[in-house]
Amino acid sequence: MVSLFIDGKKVESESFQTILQAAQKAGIHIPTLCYDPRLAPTGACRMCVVEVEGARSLVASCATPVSKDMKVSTRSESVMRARKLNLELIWSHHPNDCLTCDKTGECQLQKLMYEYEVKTSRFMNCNPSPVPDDSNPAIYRDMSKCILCGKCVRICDEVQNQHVWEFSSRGMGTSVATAFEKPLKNSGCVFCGHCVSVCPVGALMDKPAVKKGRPWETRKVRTVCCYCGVGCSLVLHIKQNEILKVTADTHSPPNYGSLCVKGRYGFEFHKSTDRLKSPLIRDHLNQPFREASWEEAIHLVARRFMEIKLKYGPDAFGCLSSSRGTNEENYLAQKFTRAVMGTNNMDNCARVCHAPSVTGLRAALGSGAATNSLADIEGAEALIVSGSNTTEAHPVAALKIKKAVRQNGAKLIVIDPREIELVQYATVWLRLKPGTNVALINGLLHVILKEDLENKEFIQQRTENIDMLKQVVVQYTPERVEEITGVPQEDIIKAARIYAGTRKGMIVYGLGMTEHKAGSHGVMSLANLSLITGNIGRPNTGINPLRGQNNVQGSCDMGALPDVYPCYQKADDPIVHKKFSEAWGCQLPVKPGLKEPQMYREALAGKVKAMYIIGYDPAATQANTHHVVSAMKEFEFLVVQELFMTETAKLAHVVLPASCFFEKEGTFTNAERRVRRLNQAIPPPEGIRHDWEIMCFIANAMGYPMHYNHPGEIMREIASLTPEFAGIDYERLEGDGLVWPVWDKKHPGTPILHKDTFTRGKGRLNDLLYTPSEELPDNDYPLYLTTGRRLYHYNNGSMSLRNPEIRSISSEEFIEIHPSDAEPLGIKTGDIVRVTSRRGSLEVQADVTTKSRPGSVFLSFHFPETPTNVLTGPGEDILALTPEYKVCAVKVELPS
Ligand SMILES: Nc1nc2c(c(=O)[nH]1)N[C@H]1C(S)=C(S)[C@@H](COP(=O)(O)OP(=O)(O)OC[C@H]3O[C@@H](n4cnc5c(=O)[nH]c(N)nc54)[C@H](O)[C@@H]3O)O[C@H]1N2
Ligand SMILES: Nc1nc2c(c(=O)[nH]1)N[C@H]1C(S)=C(S)[C@@H](COP(=O)(O)OP(=O)(O)OC[C@H]3O[C@@H](n4cnc5c(=O)[nH]c(N)nc54)[C@H](O)[C@@H]3O)O[C@H]1N2
Ligand code: FES
Ligand SMILES: [Mo]
Repeated sequence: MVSLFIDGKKVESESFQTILQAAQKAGIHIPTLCYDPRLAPTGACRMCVVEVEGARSLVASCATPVSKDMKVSTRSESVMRARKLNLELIWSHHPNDCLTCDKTGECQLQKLMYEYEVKTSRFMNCNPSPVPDDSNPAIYRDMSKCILCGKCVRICDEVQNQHVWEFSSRGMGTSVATAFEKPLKNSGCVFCGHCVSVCPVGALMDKPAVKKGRPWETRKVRTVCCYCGVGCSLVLHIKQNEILKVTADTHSPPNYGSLCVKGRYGFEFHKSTDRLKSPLIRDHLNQPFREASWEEAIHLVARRFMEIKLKYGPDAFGCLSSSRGTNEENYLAQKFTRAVMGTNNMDNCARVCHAPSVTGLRAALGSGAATNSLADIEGAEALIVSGSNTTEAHPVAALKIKKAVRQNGAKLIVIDPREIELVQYATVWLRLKPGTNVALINGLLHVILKEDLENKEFIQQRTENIDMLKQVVVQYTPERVEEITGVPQEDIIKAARIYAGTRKGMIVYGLGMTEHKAGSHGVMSLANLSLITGNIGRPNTGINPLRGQNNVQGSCDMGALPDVYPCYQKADDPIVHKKFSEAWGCQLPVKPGLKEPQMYREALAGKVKAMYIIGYDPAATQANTHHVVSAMKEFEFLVVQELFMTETAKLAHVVLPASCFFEKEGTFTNAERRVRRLNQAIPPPEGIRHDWEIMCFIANAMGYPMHYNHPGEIMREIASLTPEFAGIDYERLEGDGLVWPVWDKKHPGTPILHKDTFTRGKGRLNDLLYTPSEELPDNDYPLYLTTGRRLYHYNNGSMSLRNPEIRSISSEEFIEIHPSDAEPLGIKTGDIVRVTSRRGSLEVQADVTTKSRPGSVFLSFHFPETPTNVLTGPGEDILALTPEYKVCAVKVELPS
């Protein structure tokens, strides 16, 4: 620490800080235009100049380090004169159209002109007045207003790492442009909007908001993003119940001001004209729907559910609740299923996603959740990213990985068959054959043990079963693993040494681990890696599934699973059973419930007769569509609660229209277990009800009282029955929320799990053999098909495809195929090809690219026109029954 004097006040500061930072800490305001705490200072705008005693000239405080006993004046006469002159110079380049500029009221330049009473410029107006560019759907550019502060260039380089903007030309003609003035869409831009968010003037703006309203006309509502499991905090700007734009607070975790294209520009779906508007009912699938009142629809649902329960027994019913809905809604869904319908046939879309994480991590550690916070990524020294296309699926988490590598020097090991963007940042890329994770990780374990790199003390004190593990992994020599996985031996050895060679080794993983026959085993193998190196239970370590949907963590935590009550309290534990029976005032089922795929099998066997599906579209997103749809057609009664008429809703007898996340209150839990409050921003459209209200209506109509005035009351009930949530209530969740477990009202939350002991006591090292995928390529179907995500669209596309901005950037699907596979088939980029598996066939455009591993092709599943899941199946995780979306066999050909 050093002390210095700013405007006569003694200030303490870290020695590496700048004068500006020291002043800010002491509450002394210095104006800035080009400074941003996330970026390296450039000293370009010179608004922050200050006088330092003994210095020859004024200095830019944002770029000048403090020194001991320094004496600084921030508002001396010469400082004020210099700032005024500076403003006049900037103004000479700027159009004086403040009255009609959209940035009025938010413009930093305008604020400073006002503060410094600069009304005009003595200098010639030399603004070249380029024409505004509104050629792209998201970002409006008016370079006549640019003051060349360079923040857009720097944030794109330093935070987003996309390098889209650069300074072009020299002298008076200098401007910020894309390389060769390419349109943004072709410039590598990912439409994250970082550049817009830092522009201090009206040069870059969110296009949807332009000419729609001024800042003082808008309300600002904080909420949580509804797309991926990062759970970014959002600020919605609303004028007369219309959302104009979305920004993010730079102080709020986990995103600290960053957003991705969906968070920033994917908000218009809610006002889509084809939003469901009233309940729809029909007796038979071959009839058209007719609109019904809520009374009629609820009455019908209650009557039919009751009839089916009485006629066939409680287990003829199943419920799938929504990982897009709130914790409170998921809690009610499982309460309804257990207390009202009397069955444990309860599941959620984690079944097709990270159910193997819950199973695998519970078996290894005792708790099925991420062990560390997303913020920990930045400080890791070695990162394993396996089966996670992070830059596309969790873009804001990917920024932390990029920062760890580029700014903090971390070593990155990417395990993925595709050449995903993160490969550019990797020290080692293990390009394995799809479906061979367990063999590869056994290979890493083999090297670590053989080279004596394991953490013996940790193994001895905190784990069990090391001897069995050793017996298994001794067989997985690098030579043999190379044969199975296709990964060169030397890379396996290199990766093992990197990860075992640090005390700050962190594992981040995705569906490339879980959506396999050996999905749960893959997760357990990763846990083996962190356990034998002791890289767990501390900051910057651990094993972290990047959970998928905004609240898939929460729907599992709330007990929307067939074998557990909230926070994984075992449904077959007599004490748990008694607690919930007493609290809910009813007899509860004892028998474990069916998992989602079992529900379809039982439907085909004539045993499951009715389902209640909330915010989930298995007819589009479950594997092997034909199988799932034929099961659904067997239901005597199917109720779907949705925003839109999805493929699943089309198979329903009753469709109930629900509000979306902008329109309701509740909480979401993100991938780092952070429970956050949504805040209702706009009212639901007329005739639409909240999911939680609808469930209460049905329960009440069936004679089981469910009365809550507000989701906060549901949370109170959850907290009273769930030890990990005991300290959570809505008041405490204000702001940045809490990370569970929160054991009591004073407990601060638990960002790091398993510090001194594992939830299950000792960490279990699971000895696992590699098992090949269910369906491997052969002569008839010679290629691996692996499926996953693209940046611009989201799962079934029901929301992302209804945003005109996003749709105009990405409007159709294409299949990625390696040149060595495409050439012999005569396939070129842009050709329409036919893709066929043993279960179905579709046509799609080809993209011939080395991004695909030779022998493997890749498709997303976002576009209804390309129904990828007619191809997928039939494998599933041995333990969790999650479909093997990442491996099946197909052939690709030019249609004759
Ligand atoms: N833009 C966008 N973001 C999303 C979503 C979306 O639809 N769109 N969905 C959300 C949801 S629900 C989820 S679950 C997450 C999913 O996010 P991710 O887990 O990142 O999703 P995927 O793209 O399905 O698969 C990730 C990677 O696994 C790789 N992979 C395939 N086979 C193997 C294998 O055998 N081994 C290894 N190691 N890797 C393999 C694929 O090549 C792919 O790059 O994303 C969430 N975020
Ligand atoms: N081929 C292939 N298929 C896959 C995958 C893959 O990698 N490859 N990944 C799988 C994975 S990981 C997942 S998670 C699934 C996701 O598949 P789904 O869960 O089916 O898809 P989502 O788009 O997340 O959302 C489901 C529905 O929720 C609705 N919804 C959104 N908010 C609300 C709300 O507040 N209330 C109500 N009632 N409804 C709401 C949306 O309109 C949408 O139709 O797809 C799986 N399918
Ligand atoms: S803020 Fe320091 S020079 Fe711009
Ligand atoms: Mo997912």
